[in-house]
Amino acid sequence: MTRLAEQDICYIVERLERYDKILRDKTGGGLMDIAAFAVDAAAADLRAAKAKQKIGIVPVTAGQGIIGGFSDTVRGILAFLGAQVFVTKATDVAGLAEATANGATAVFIADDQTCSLIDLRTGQVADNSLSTGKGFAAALAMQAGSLQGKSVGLLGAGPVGYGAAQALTARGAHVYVYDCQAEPLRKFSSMDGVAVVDSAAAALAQSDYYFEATTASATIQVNDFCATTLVAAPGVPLGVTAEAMKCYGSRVISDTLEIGVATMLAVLLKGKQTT
Ligand code: 2YC
Repeated sequence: MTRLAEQDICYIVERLERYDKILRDKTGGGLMDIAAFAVDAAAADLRAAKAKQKIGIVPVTAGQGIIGGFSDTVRGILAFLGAQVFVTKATDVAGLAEATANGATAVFIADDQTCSLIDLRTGQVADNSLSTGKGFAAALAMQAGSLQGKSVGLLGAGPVGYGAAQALTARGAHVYVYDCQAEPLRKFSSMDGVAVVDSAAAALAQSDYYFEATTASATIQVNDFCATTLVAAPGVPLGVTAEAMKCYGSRVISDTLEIGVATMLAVLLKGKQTT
């Protein structure tokens, strides 16, 4: 997971309305619709659940420390989606205690390795990486109309790619996954509907759509696009070249936090699966 920098997130909140419309134009749904679709829940049900949740965001000083604007950006995204949310004044453990003392039913908390939304009542944990994979897979499915019987070239076998593979195969896609390292690929070899391939070119060549979940930049280029190619490219750096974005940006879905945080909220609102 690439650690965000302040400049990656400082414009997110002021552009949320516009981004929501861009998503609606591309996929037929806005941020909350995509998140609801990602967890197979009706947006109306999630709306009802929102009133029962109060989310405390706790800044964390561990590791490389606080990212300027991070907590406020997460608050802005969650508030845009209609959640009751606040940022604690204190950080770390004192912040956790403050959130709990102020009636938080869930806490959003992130260090350099993990970013979680934890339901204090049920113990359910929504993970940002898995939720990002799930949310972008949902957006890709909405933009494509359906992934049933389609092939998706997945670049990157980390936690985002793993969440994506789970969601893509659950929607009927066949996934060709590549990673430059062998170890992360091991957990994919036993997944139904997933084939491990030995190059990025091989993953893209036989796929209708692409899911770029690497920490590299400029992985997907202009000549990787054909008339119907769609690309999901979460996080930073953007895995699609600037030239390809100029030509085919309308067929690429990418952001640094929005869809991942929205899907974490939807996971929380849908609640712990009893089945
Ligand atoms: O400000 C704070 O509380 C910091 N401890 C936050 C650190 C977040 C590190 N993670 C990231 O930069 C992101 C994740 C939210 C998703 C991908 N990278």
